[in-house]
Amino acid sequence: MTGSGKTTFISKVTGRTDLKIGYGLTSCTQEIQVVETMLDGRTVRFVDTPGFSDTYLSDTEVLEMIADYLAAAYSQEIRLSGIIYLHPISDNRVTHHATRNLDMFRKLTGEKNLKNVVLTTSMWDKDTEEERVKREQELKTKFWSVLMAFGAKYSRHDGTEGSAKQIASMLVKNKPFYLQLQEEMGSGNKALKDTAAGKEIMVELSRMKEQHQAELAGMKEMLLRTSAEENKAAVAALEQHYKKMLRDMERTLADERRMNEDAVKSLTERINALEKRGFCTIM
Ligand SMILES: Nc1nc2c(ncn2[C@@H]2O[C@H](COP(=O)(O)OP(=O)(O)O)[C@@H](O)[C@H]2O)c(=O)[nH]1
Ligand SMILES: [Mg+2]
Repeated sequence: MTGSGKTTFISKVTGRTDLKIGYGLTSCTQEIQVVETMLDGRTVRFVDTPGFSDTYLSDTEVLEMIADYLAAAYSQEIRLSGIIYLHPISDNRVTHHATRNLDMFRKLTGEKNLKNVVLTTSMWDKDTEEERVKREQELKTKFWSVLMAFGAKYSRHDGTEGSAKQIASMLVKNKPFYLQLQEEMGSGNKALKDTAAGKEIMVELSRMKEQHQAELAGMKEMLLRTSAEENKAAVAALEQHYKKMLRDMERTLADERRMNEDAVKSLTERINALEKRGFCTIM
């Protein structure tokens, strides 16, 4: 998730101080960033991605961006050694959004690859110890129980360089693998929208469309009623609200178009899209 401390983690583990780190609820990683370092005598590359539930990017845009990178990596036979999934322990509730993100994550990764995942909690310096330990227990026994049953490991990250390195070291000796999404798109020739992760997005988009439609219809009716009562201030406020709803609807429709257009995107177009967004490798 955005704001969980991904870029900060990579900055700690690589010693790079020039990475863009977000502040507050907004995020800074708008593109995919690969940062190379030496760890345990090996060259290790960290791939930093924008997270789901981003302030500026929709989940569709984030998934598409990740898919562009993964398809390009697949074409060059670049495999992953592991995934570090960060979750801020200071989050006092696991929202509907966070649960959906976990589903997306599982479908993107594939069950058989979950043994190469370290579920990591960050931000232990916030809140009281008692609260955090309670939440940690809840994550392990409830929200992460399926992932852990498939072999995902768990670790606390205390925010230090040593802790970040120790977590990364848990993965460096793994047998490199392709994510489920890469296998589906690469050898399976599936369009993004037909992959397990893509389908999850498509279902969500159609649910959102229905919700927008219902809300717009309700608002229109209210607007007509208020116009008849000649309450100018109320009409202006409602119109404002109606316009915002229309914009939300347009965004959902644009995301749907994006997924449909992605189905006919070539590898060259994916690589161009990555470069246009500022994909960078930092050595
Ligand atoms: N208190 C605290 N803040 C952190 C920690 N790690 C990251 N942050 C802050 O959380 C915000 C989001 O971090 P960032 O690395 O950009 O998250 P990303 O969106 O997952 O890449 C930034 O303001 C960081 O300075 C931590 O361990 N403790
Ligand atoms: Mg970031």
